[in-house]
Amino acid sequence: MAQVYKDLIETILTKGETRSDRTGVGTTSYFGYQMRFDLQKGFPLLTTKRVPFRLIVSELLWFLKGDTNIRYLLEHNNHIWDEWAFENYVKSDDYTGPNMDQFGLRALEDEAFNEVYQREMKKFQERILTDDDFSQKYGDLGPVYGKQWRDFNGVDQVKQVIEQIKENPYSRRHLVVAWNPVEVDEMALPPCHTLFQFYVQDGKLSCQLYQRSADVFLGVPFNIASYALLTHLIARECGLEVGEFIHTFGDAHIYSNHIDAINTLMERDPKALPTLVIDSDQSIFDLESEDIKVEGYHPHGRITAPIAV
Ligand code: THF
Repeated sequence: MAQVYKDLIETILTKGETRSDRTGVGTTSYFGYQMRFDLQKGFPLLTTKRVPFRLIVSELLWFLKGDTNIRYLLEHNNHIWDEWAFENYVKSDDYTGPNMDQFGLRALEDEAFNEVYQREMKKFQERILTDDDFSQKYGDLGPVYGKQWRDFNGVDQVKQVIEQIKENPYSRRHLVVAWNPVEVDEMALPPCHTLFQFYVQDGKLSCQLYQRSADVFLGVPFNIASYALLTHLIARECGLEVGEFIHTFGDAHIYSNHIDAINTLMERDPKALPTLVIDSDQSIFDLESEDIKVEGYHPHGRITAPIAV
């Protein structure tokens, strides 16, 4: 698994092009790539750096609940979506604090500004957790993944796809689409994982994801584990074993400020994969974070890198 990920990085670094991007950070980018993971051979959680699995679990359960408000994530100590909610707040008339234009870039370049930003972000998180009106207004990211998965113009796509897999496993229409062209402008960030499809063969469930845009160092290890977990959860719901996870990319990119981190990772040798343990009888929609664990995960150490906003 870790080797397949290294091959992706190698391809981007050798064949990719330098491009400027929306965030202003700059990337090396390669268009069109595919990775395959056999889920029977272990759970694909990257071993060449430590990936915080509990954040992947709480984010996926948040999607599955149809929730789009970061309050649930904050209650689970998960901060991976904070910047996108914060951005909506600081652009609004209700925000009267210090100027936060381009806070993502400026926090990286200016230590004095970073301190001010961290303080404002802390206050924002506190208010999301404690102030219901504020949280409703500024904790919500708009009709992002959870909304589209469970209520795409009234269609509960996840429920439907589970029923279809059970009733007609060999159908070629087991699709869930997050890209809703009617609502995309209302989203804090248009969906990067735009569409996924399930496929049943020999009692095994496979899943293929089309990801339009991929942050290879920070996002992709999360995305692989998240969709591998989703495949396990849907298979469990349908009484199937797991097959493959196939990850197909549009723009796969490495941010210029992740290159040192990438080089550190590339020097490391892959280790044995962990196994997934789901310790509950609850349905996919009622699982709690504590019910889902990995066992035998002994990765190399963490490698930190800044997120591009
Ligand atoms: N924007 C960008 N630039 N990259 C992304 O990967 C990304 N996502 C989601 C939405 N916008 C994105 C958010 N997902 C981390 C991981 C996934 C994220 C956001 C952030 C991250 O920083 N991971 C750290 C650990 C963080 C922590 O411990 O709190 C890591 O080291 O893995 C793609 O879906």
